[in-house]
Amino acid sequence: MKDAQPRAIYLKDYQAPDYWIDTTDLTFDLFEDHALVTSVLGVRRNEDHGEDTPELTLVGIDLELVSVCVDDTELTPAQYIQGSESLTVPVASQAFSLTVVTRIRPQENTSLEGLYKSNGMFCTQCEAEGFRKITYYLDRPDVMSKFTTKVIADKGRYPVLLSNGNDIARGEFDGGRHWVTWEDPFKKPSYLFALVGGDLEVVEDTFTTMSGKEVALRIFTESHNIDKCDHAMVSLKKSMKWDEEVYGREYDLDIFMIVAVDHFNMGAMENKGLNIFNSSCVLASPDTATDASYQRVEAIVAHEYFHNWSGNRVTCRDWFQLSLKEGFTVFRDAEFSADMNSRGVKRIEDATVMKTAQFAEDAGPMAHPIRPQSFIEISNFYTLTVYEKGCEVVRMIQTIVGKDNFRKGSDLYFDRHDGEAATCEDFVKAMEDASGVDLSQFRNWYNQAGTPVITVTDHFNPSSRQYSLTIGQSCPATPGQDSKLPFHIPVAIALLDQKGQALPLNEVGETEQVLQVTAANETWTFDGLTEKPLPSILRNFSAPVRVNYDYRREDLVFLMKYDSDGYNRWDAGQRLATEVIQDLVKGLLKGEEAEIDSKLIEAFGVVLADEQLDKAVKTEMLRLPTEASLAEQAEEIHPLQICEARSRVRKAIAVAHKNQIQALYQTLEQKGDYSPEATEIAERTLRNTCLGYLSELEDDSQQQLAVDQYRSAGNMTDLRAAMSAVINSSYQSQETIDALLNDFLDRYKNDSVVMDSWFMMQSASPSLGTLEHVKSLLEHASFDSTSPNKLRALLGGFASGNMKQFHSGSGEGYEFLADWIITLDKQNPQTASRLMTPLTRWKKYEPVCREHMRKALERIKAVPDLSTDIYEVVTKSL
Ligand code: B3K
Ligand code: ZN
Repeated sequence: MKDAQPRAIYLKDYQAPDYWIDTTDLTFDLFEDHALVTSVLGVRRNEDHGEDTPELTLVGIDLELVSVCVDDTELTPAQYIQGSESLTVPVASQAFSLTVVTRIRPQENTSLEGLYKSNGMFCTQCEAEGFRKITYYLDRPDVMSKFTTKVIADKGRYPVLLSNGNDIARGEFDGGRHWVTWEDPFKKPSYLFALVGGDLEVVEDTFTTMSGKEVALRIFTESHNIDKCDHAMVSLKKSMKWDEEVYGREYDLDIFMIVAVDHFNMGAMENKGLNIFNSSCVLASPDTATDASYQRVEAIVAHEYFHNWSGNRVTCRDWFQLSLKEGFTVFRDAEFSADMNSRGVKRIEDATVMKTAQFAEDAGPMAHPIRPQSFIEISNFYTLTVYEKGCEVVRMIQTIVGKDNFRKGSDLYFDRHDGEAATCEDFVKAMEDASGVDLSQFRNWYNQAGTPVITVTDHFNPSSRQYSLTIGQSCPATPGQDSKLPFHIPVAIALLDQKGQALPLNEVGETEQVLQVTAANETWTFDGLTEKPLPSILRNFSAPVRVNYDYRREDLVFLMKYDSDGYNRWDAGQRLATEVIQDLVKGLLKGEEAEIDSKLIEAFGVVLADEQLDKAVKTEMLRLPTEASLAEQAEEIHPLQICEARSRVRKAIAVAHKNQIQALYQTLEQKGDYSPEATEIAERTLRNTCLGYLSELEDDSQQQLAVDQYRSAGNMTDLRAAMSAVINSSYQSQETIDALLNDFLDRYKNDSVVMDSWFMMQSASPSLGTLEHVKSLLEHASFDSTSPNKLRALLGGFASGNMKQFHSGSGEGYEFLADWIITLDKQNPQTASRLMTPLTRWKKYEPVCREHMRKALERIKAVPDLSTDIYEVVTKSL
């Protein structure tokens, strides 16, 4: 019997296991309706726990037990206990071998966890707790073992058989079956195990490491995608080089493999030597992938590769430590992307995710510290908090200890814990030991949830020529944490004079200073000023906090023009636009026609005209805050008014600056072949941003522009931008929209990844993506409800990307989503759980939406036998 009610587990209850598993020898016999798994475990008593030999309980889910042997003796059923999710065997010695044979049914595994099939190929996903769906095991990350894996299958259907490590032997059986044995010399936890069997093609290359070792690099895909692997291969080689140069980390096996699969619950997985990727995160060609996809592929290939050290060589002791590997690895991939592309834009993009989505998570019912203290279902904790805020916490450590010390700290961490399962505390301690900097108070970031707020006030005294800045900090209550201790927050600041020049802040003339904010309230004084400066606060988003400072709108316009910090320059524009749109929302709620503040329109004109401004940064500055960002910053969310107000401001900008935008669009005309180089990406993005504004104009020639761009586009970036401009325009005819959608479908109906974008463009379109339209797309021949990518594109695009349609009507959108969550929970709980996010924010909405959302959640909660995934989210939300 399963537990009647899922229970939480707590970090404070952590205990090392009673037994270790030194060796794991697996044999997989793969057939069309089942797989037979033979597992031979070299088990050893954990000597720290004494010399007695308590019984050994292994965990396993959905397994058919065939036989159990201890050493060479087969046990009778009376000698072991098989629970619904466990196997308990008696133990009589300090070390023994345990052989367990189980039968599993990968073909029927729709959860995409454990061993399953995607488009006829066998593949695995074991993190966090999927290995227990393969065989009985101590499926916890502190149990590290040397794995040997023999895979046997029909040679015709599955010519390629892969697992972790190096292939050491292969052979053939009569009857068309063949086998390959893989040996991984590095100890690893079961969550890093992987197996693939399929009819795959391969792209090969090599990389010579810094010590001169040649590593074979192989990317496997289905044959029709084999021409889309070059970018991933280039990205992999860049990542390997970068990790050597920046972190001194060298690759350790003779072979590194990536396999692309269509059915995958997330982006990719860092299994030792055998990364498995969602096709959408590895395949790219100019004709099928946008610039954003090219950059995503580069970043995810890097992220998974970097895990080889931050995650695999040094792994996590328990799942509460997830941010140890994820926060650090996100930091590593963010710095890599910044080095490969535009550093300034990368920072703006990352800060946007934090401020829009992570701050919302931190303010919602699922809020948790980057190291959670408890959970019911670990799959629910692969969150923006653990990943992105975890990255910001690592970045703050680097800011506080300095770059050189940070590198010493990371060397010490890898050196001290190589081959071990470590904790967040081990990481902080290594940083402290290497730098000599006290991080005691900084540790609060690991324990406390919620987004701190810093409130800044200032005062200038002309007679003493002193300027003082007072910074107070607070942090709102979060579930289970009513009051918080002060955080250690590095706040980078500069002071601008009336010409916009940053003033020197010390004797050596530095114009930026990082204030170490540690108290609840503290004042800093700057001497020798002749005028009151304008502070530029939290430069480069130096900490994941909200800033309260009473900027006048003129100040924001001034910062937009003069701040030398790219992030703050952009942020000033976002603040100004947010205030202006908030004014309109208030007006709409009162039924008044509020005026759009001309300061914003003029400021956008200045940005457009600024020829010195880097094109990538300019594009970011021309983007209005997203609806999600406006919702996050609202006291109470009025979704339809937010959409309406933002759309009015967009139109007003287009009308006011039509000529300038048109001219800019023309000068950025695309020439030559596509390349994903940063400068070219910047030009395309700016040009397509202009196209978006021009499509707001009720003017036939402007409307024609997008159609023309669609017809002449030489790459997917321009094609998709044109398509979005057409389907999001209020002035295009239905005939034109249908013609383009059909043309796109004709060209790409056989490309599953591109078809995801076809669904998403429609479901996220405020004009086209009505509930009825989304429902009709569910019936489309290319829709596949077993594919998480398709579900995310259609249901996620609608519920998270289409504020106007999802929240309109009287709750039908919520009911529709709830129906799908209930259905999917039986099939794939992880994907179902991710789709819940928009409903979890119900308390922040205006009363009518709020009530409808609550009802949808209550209906989900009432369903019997919910998965732990949905149970946890729904009970915490209500
Ligand atoms: N470590 C994996 C995530 C696994 C998620 C399991 N539900 C990918 C990554 O972060 O690199
Ligand atoms: Zn990761």
